[in-house]
Amino acid sequence: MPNAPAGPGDGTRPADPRRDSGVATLSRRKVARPTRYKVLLFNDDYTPMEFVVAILEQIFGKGPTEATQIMLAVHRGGVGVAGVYVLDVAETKVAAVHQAAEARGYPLRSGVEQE
Ligand code: TYC
Repeated sequence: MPNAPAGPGDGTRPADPRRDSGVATLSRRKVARPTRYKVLLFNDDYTPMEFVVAILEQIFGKGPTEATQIMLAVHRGGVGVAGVYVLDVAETKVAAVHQAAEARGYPLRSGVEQE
């Protein structure tokens, strides 16, 4: 809304001018959106399909249908997006995937890419 009139709550002037302390405050029209990151899953020849589906359900909160679709897309295309998160959450997901896969002796790999 570039031409919207200034008003209370939009950061352009105090809600009540009688309360204006005279202290300069930050004025901005746009709220910054945090940079988001895709968590990628990579295909390999050894990790069982059922395990990848379970990872997508348990770590990425997907339902069984979507989890199966993502797994098959990775199986056929080599890589796919398991979810999109802020960086620290994305990195935690990757670590959880690697920990679960290594615990079972599977070579499943995951990574982070800026959206
Ligand atoms: N390609 C694996 C198989 O045929 C299945 C698989 C799918 C593995 C997705 C990894 O990210 C993956 N058992």
